[in-house]
Amino acid sequence: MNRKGTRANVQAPDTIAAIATPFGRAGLGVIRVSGPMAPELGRLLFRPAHQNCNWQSHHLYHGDIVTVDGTTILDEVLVTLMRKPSSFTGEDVLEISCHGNPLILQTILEQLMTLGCRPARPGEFSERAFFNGRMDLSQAEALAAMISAQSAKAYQIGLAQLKGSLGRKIGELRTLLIDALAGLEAAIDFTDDVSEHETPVTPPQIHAAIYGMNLLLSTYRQARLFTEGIQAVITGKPNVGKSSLLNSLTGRKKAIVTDIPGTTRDLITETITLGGLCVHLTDTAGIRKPQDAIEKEGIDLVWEHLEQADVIVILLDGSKPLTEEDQHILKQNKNRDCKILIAVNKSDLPAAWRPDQLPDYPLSGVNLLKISAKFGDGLDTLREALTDLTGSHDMLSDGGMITQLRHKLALEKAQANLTTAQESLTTGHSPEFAAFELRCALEALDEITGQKIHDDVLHKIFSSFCIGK
Ligand SMILES: Nc1nc2c(ncn2[C@@H]2O[C@H](COP(=O)(O)OP(=O)(O)O)[C@@H](O)[C@H]2O)c(=O)[nH]1
Ligand SMILES: [Mg+2]
Repeated sequence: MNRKGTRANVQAPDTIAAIATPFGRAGLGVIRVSGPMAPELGRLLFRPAHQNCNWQSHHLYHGDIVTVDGTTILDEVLVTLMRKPSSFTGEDVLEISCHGNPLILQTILEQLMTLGCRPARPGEFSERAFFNGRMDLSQAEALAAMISAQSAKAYQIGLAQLKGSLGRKIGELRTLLIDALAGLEAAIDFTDDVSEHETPVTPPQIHAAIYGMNLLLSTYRQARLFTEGIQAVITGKPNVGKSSLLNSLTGRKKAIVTDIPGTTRDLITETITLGGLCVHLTDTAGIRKPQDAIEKEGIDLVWEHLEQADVIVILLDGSKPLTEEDQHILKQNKNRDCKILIAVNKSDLPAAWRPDQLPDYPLSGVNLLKISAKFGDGLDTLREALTDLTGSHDMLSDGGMITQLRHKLALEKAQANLTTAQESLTTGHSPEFAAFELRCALEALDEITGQKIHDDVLHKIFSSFCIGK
């Protein structure tokens, strides 16, 4: 069942209003009103500056907003009426562009409430857009992601999804499944004619859909790096220069630098932007045999944090001979499922060892860099290496990436259904079993676009949006 229009049919919607711009003083502030009363509210509260205000849809009119009794001017504004269905929500929408003072905005909002509007819940404008078929659920989610994007790349992905890129991909997968289902249903109708030992042919669309889902799923890890940023953890024994490196990369004196070993005990995280990506950089306690309980806690935290890293920077001191502690750190991080960078620090001092003295070096996929955290040498190369783990950026061009865990889980569910369907056909079960699995896979895909989804899930998604969106 398509969700389009289902809510509107239940009862006439209220007219909602909210301030759509952030709280605080600014040049402008926008109030958004949506619902059947929007045109009337405009006529009641707006006093046009010119005679020719005939409330044409999508036209901007200049004038004043006045109080309900018409006695007091509240602000000089621009208003636009966007008539249904060609508006963001698919309803009549009134936008009032006023001066950006919370007091003005609040007073105008109060006039709207007096006339029968109610305050919009978080995400309610987007929810209405979804129910009125103005956008699918993946687009509504993309919009929220775009608004909260913290890097240029995250914004780009959100924009591509808003333009329907993910919805189109899901649509292509749906078509494959519907075609496969048609093939299977024809086979079910003719089951009586088929000899018992004849195995029904697996429709080729099932393979194609599994392949397509695999591609889409493989983008998740990468897309997450774009949207949530890269977790980079600096580790190494005490005094190799971890805190100095954090300070140099962030350009701030965030972590204490001393020549006393064991100074850093807590995790210190700073976020920087590199190449349009957010990098969450964490300085950690130096790893050695702990001298007290606090240091032990700090070191335990490091190991936990390393488990979640996307990149680990193992820092070694190039000016002093390698120690057992260095060997231990290198060994413990050797087989991690993340990118490892080995940075040999203090390149400004005479070298005490050569890279070929490192055990197991060169290791495949491990970069070795020479840096001076104190004087900045080699840091540009390190910056590049930190972000050089997002692979090909091609997928961004058509936006065929998944960024939400909800989408990933739904795709995995659909893929599992298809694999079961495939197995059941190759082991000679009735095509009815496979057809059932295909229908389940279709349902899982429809959860992504919101064509079929529980109301409580929908509510949860929209309530995480901001007010006025
Ligand atoms: N010569 C030189 N000294 C450095 C460099 N990086 C850090 N240090 C010094 O090494 C000592 C320990 O630095 P710190 O950043 O506190 O190391 P941490 O214990 O690994 O956090 C301090 O005296 C720093 O000034 C570097 O690139 N060159
Ligand atoms: Mg430190």
